[in-house]
Amino acid sequence: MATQPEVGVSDFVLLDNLTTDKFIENLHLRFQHNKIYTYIGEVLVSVNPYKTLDIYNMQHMAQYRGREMFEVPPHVYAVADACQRVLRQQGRDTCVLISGESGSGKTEASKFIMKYIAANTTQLQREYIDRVKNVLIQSNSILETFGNAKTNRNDNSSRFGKYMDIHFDYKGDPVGGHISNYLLEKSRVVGLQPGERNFHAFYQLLSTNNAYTKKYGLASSAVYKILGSERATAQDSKLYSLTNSAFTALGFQQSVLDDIWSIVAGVILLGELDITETPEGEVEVRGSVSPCASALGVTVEQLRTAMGGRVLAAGGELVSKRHSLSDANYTRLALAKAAYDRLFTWIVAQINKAIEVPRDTYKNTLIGVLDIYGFEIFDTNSFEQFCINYCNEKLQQLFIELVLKQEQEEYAREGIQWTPVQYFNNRVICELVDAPHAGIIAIMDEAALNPTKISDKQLLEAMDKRLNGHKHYTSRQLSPTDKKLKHGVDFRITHYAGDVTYAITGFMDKNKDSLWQDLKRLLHSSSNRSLADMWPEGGDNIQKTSKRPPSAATLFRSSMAALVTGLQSKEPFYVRCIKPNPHQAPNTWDPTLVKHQVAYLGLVENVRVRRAGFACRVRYDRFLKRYKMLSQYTWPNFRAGTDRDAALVLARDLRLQDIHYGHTKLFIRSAKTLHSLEAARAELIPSIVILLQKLWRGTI
Ligand code: AD9
Ligand code: MG
Repeated sequence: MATQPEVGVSDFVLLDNLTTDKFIENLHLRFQHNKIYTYIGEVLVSVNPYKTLDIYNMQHMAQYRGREMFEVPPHVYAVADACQRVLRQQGRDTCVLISGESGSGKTEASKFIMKYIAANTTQLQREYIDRVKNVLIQSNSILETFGNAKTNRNDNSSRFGKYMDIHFDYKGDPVGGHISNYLLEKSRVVGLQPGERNFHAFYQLLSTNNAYTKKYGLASSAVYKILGSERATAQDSKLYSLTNSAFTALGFQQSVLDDIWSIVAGVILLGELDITETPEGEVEVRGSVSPCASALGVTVEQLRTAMGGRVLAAGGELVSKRHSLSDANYTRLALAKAAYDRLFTWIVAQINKAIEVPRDTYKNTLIGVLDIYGFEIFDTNSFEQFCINYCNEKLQQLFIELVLKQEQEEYAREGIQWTPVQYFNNRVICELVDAPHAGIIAIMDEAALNPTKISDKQLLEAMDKRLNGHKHYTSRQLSPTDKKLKHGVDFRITHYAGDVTYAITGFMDKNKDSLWQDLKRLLHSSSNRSLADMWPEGGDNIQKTSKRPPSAATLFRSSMAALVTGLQSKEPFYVRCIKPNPHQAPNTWDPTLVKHQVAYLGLVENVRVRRAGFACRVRYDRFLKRYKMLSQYTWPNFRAGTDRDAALVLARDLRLQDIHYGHTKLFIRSAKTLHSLEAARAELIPSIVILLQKLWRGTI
């Protein structure tokens, strides 16, 4: 591979006089030259270019195959290759943790990694492997259709968290996978911010004249309430075909596709139901009742009844209670949200059935790729942001623990002395949220269990009382003079990534996340087989006193805990994504925005940790391969001992300072030393190339 001119430094550990400004200067310089990737040791920092770069084709992939990270320019392919090498050579599970805020390029990075892994297979069983690869990649487009939406920050924003395991056989070829999905932002189904879109699936369905639009009387030109002012585009129509072929590739039957698109239509039509009150005070359901009922596979009567009231089991008796107008509208929207949310989770479960392989058919190795929502600070932050930001706290904590742990383990393994570096541990913030009996989730759950209905304001009072004095928590009531806390409903968490003000409004309801049994029964009774299958609990006896299901926040906390436990057992690689500007524009650099991200991702601290240890650690054979040309004793070959001996001779000859010799690796403390080695090598290469050319031509 041709040696490319270095722009700035390709690894931040090589920076002289490390400061945040120097860090950003280097990042910016590289960005200006389309070098969007830079390392901090093995951590990849990636800046979203917002333009197509010619660095992802098959030839580029080939350049990274089997190469050490420092031997080739930084790239997300190098991370993917390193993962696959650890897996193949050491038989260890690995994972790639991709983090960064909305629009920073996480999902794109995860797709590049998957494509690289899929392309990097052996020639055996080609057909079978190709099918698996195809299936893994196709599953992504389905997830994006149903779980992504245009937001003000990203035209294709993932509104759910995704963790995908890719399983490998004994040859290191991918044979299957498993996807875990986390907390879909279902409030989007019925409530959009100005300028934003609902999930892509809705627009895709409406983008063409198809069997479903015809059957349910939908039109691409019409305006639908839940879809805001946005219309389906030509791109939606293209993606609609792609989504359907992805479904087919994954083995979804046509009847199941009919079920899925009918539910999507049903959700749009729930938004169109017009609920009014008669002079007698009874609710009346009008508008698109018939097509809506038909799309959901229920009768008009069933739909009307479910909107009009509910049946309660009280003291062994069944009592019907009529809805008020606001209850009926609440029910309508709750049904739309729940139906879509379940649909999404169900689709993921079906995809898993298609891509899963029985445990005994693959060697026990896998690569996990985590692409989860980034830290979010909106103008108004609600329960969803609270969960998303908690998730980011957990992942940051994992980063801190694993980075330190990994470093220390490596030094211990290699017999090298090391003093740990101290830096801010965000555990205290995680505990503010999730501590049993004392954290915000516990306080919310207690309120939800209270026999009398607790309002959001009362919940906030309870939180204020219990969390008063916590360094990372305050509220309007506790800090009345704080200008950022404008409203009585505001509380603030000082996250590791910055202050976020949340409005408590809706927390109680979103956390309880309960759906009236009548609605579950309605959906379970649907003639749409898949929809009925999604709601098994709708078949329960109404008088059966079922245990209250865990709250949304508790479920989320448990899924995060399980995720973290799973990740801890794997060798982690990190991609830290940075968004260069808020306009999704190429060649545009917003220094304040970048600085904020560099600060909260702890990137400068990351370099410090890396440097406080060793700037570089490299296997002896690799070290020699790269630098043996620098000494007459090792060039072209050293025959007087082991690779370790050769490295020693080379280092002495070059008078390298502060080198430590581990059992299998050489450790270079100072970035300067590495820098000088690289500079000497770069200087020598042209003359070596000329020498080799002369040799080839036979002129010497
Ligand atoms: V969110 O938290 O899901 O809202 P992500 O996932 O971090 O966000 P995403 O990967 O979706 O961001 O990237 C946003 C857009 O930036 C993409 O749709 C691309 O248009 C663009 N992008 C991101 N990475 C690259 C890249 N390496 N090359 C070119 C890119 N464009
Ligand atoms: Mg994304």
